[in-house]
Amino acid sequence: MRPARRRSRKQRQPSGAYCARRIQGETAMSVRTTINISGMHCGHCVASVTEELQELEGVAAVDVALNKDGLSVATITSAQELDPARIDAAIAEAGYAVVAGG
Ligand SMILES: [Cu+2]
Repeated sequence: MRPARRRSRKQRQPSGAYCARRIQGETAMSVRTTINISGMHCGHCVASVTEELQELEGVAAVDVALNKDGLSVATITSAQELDPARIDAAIAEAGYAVVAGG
């Protein structure tokens, strides 16, 4: 795997084109983060998790697919990449745990 930092090369484009692309990116694009959560059993769990995640700065939408027999999956749409530690903290606040891998 290559390091992801190489993206900054885009800045070598003529400044006009770069700005146009950047503005478009900020308005039209969003980041989607998917996490697995253990211990969720019903609609109340979904509501708690959704509420905590929506309180994170920059979060535009939260969608939780409940799987009461296994791992539930939360899809978070945000303007920028979210700090995984903040997601973990939000899920912990709701009373559940993020499960790595998946
Ligand atoms: Cu529940």
